[in-house]
Amino acid sequence: MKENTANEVSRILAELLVSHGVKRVVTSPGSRNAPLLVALSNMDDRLELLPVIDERSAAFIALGIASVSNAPVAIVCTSGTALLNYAPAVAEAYYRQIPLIVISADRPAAWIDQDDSQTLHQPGALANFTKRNCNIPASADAENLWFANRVINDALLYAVTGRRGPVHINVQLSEPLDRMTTEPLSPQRVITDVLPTSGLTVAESRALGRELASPAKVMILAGFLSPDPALNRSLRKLSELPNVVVLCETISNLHSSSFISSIDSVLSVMDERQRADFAPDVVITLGGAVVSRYVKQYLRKYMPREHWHVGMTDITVDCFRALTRRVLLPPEQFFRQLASAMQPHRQPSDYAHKWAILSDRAFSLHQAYVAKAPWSDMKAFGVIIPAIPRRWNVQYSNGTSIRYAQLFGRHDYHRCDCNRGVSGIDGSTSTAVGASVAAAGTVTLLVTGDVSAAYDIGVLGVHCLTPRFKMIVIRNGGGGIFRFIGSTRSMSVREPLLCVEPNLPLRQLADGYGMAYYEADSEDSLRDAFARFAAESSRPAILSVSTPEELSAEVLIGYFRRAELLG
Ligand SMILES: Cc1ncc(C[n+]2csc(CCOP(=O)(O)OP(=O)(O)O)c2C)c(N)n1
Ligand SMILES: [Mg+2]
Repeated sequence: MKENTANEVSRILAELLVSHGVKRVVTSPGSRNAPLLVALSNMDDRLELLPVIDERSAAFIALGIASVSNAPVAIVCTSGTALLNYAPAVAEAYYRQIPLIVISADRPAAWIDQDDSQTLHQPGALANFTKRNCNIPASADAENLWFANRVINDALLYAVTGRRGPVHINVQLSEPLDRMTTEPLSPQRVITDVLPTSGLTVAESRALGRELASPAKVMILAGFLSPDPALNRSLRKLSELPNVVVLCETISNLHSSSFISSIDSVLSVMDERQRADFAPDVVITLGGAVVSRYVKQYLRKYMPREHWHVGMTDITVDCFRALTRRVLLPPEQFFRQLASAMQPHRQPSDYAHKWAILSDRAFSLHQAYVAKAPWSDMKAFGVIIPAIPRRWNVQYSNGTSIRYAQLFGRHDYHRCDCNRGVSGIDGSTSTAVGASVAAAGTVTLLVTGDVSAAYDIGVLGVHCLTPRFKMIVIRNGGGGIFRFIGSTRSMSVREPLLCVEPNLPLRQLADGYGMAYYEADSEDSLRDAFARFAAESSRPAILSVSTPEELSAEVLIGYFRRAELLG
């Protein structure tokens, strides 16, 4: 019999993780969590362990893996500030509905605040953005082991049911930490859920369908979602109705030529008369927060009569101050039922057609504007986005990267993601590294800004970085977003305190981390460098793209006035 830790709670936890479908654990080193690490490593090939030193990075890597693999991922750290470093990724996971299983080792309760090193109040430390919190005392008596089994089962079930999300299991461990045993663990009880799957009755879906029938002007608006071919089919069917328009974003992962996929680009060429005319009577939202500020402002001004939100949520999100209905069903199920219940042509409507014409005009103006633009961020995106191979996964960082992606509308890549749960710039690279671990069959490309890249640069030192990871860094002299958004554009602190160009020696870093390095500072050099960067297959790669700071902001600001500028 192989030796394992004598700490039974650690072993119960390792067994139950596997029983509940966890396949990967991102671990960080420490002594207090050593019994947990021993128990996890004893699960052999049933658990893949990925050691990452920096807990902030470790948690974002786990987030990236969980989102792309659509499975719960555990993270395990030692006591003290280690746990607090998980906070940014756990908050992101909470708003993205991603099941992260947070496991922290702790000292026994008696030793907290007793000047014993590396302790703080850990139970519930992440309670504002976890679905469940449990604290398991350091005791091996039978009642405590029953308690441990129950609360671990409970947390693992909670993470993946209803509104999915992170849970926190705090494990108190007393010394000695290195006691080993060959005694087998008693078989662990696994609690499972029986979940009802029924959706709407035929009568209910018909009644909802009638409310949406022409002449009602219906807008379906998708925020961030994981790719879902069945949902895509149902929405495509609905988009064939003459009174229904489907608006989606880069990270909605929805594809159809009948969807409006670059919302900001289209809304920015509408005149005032069109704004009123195109305003929907009913808006149906699905997925997470929308990136587009323009659509939020538009719907807040031209408030729809009805707003329905579809999804498994226990939070009432009233983003346009118009919410009238919550549909507590998975979007795929609701839209499938709705698509089959809706009567196609009760009354004529030209609503969808008008959107299609406007969208064509927006696209022509977009093409003309980008073609004429001087070398700038806009031009760089104009080269990069069409060149990305369709089979790649793409991750965008916050700042302007995700906003440029939204303008270009082409998002038929395998999948596209961005940390839009809480829109932090603190873990974009780590998340993309995690995403590349989970997407074993394809390249994961991160398109990021210089500030976001500098923030999370340490992750390039992790062991799990593979040649399938590539990153493009747009070097536009710091936080270009602050030169663009109206509220900060003309502030005196803009350059010294907001934009803050980072010291980011990318060439040397790439060299030090064993990555291939390419650079570009013009349209032609970018085309050439991108081709070489894309072809590199033996090492992870960085492509550094230098753009002018002020001019890039001017070009972006001008884009939203292109109807006026180009006529
Ligand atoms: C953790 C965190 N800190 C601060 C911010 C505020 N913030 C948003 S974008 C940004 C600058 C991004 O700059 P960069 O990555 O270079 O992108 P660019 O705007 O140039 O495209 C900052 C500091 C944030 N979103 N998250
Ligand atoms: Mg920047």
